[in-house]
Amino acid sequence: MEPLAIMSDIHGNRWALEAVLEDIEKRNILNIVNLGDVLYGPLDPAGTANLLMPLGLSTVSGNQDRIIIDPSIPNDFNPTLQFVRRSLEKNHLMILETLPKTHTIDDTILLFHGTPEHDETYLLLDVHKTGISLKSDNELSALLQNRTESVFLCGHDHTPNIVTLPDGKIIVNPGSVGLQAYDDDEPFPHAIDNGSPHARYSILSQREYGFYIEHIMIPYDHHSASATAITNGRPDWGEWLKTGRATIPNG
Ligand SMILES: [Mn+2]
Repeated sequence: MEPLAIMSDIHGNRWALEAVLEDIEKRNILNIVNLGDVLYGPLDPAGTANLLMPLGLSTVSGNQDRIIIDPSIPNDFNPTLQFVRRSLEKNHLMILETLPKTHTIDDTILLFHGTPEHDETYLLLDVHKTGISLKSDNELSALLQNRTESVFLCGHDHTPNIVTLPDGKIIVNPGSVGLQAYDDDEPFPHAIDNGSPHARYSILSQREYGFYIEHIMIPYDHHSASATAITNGRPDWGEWLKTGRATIPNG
């Protein structure tokens, strides 16, 4: 197997994406996958789409790619959605419409955004009232029980992680290219708080005794991304992008 670069949750952060693609190119890695939540955010959705389109990467749809093209969700749902829709051209929207929920490579590797069935559920992390924990092997095996693949690539929670199940299945979350911290109210108020603003992605390659996986952190011009978020009406994103820190919202 050729080395595979795994990107997820770019969230319209063209600055971070440029840095990650440059790093992948320096390593001469030709195979890249993208696990969704590609364009949504108060940043540069069109610039992000324009960078990605010529690459033709295997990409799966994320929950926030889906809402951009869901006509049942009105613009006044939130100002960032309105900004993203206004920023995108017809050809960008057409690409979102063609994204599958899952994608399989060589019958071995399964790509999806949240879980194979739900793009709004974290696969690895369990959010409860009192905090966040890693799901148990039993819970994870149950979520993947109908799948015959052996490597599972997921995103959505923006948290770099690797879990190996007792049957040898491997789950990799590369973290997020474009947003290292955020808060959310569902299913309970929680914060994802990676503690550094730098871009993340992963590389998967095969070694004699199994898979070799690297989590990579790349400095980029996060101050420009942060300033753009503030200009586009999202001081919360501005702080997350500047610091890689978020706090639990007041429930
Ligand atoms: Mn997501």
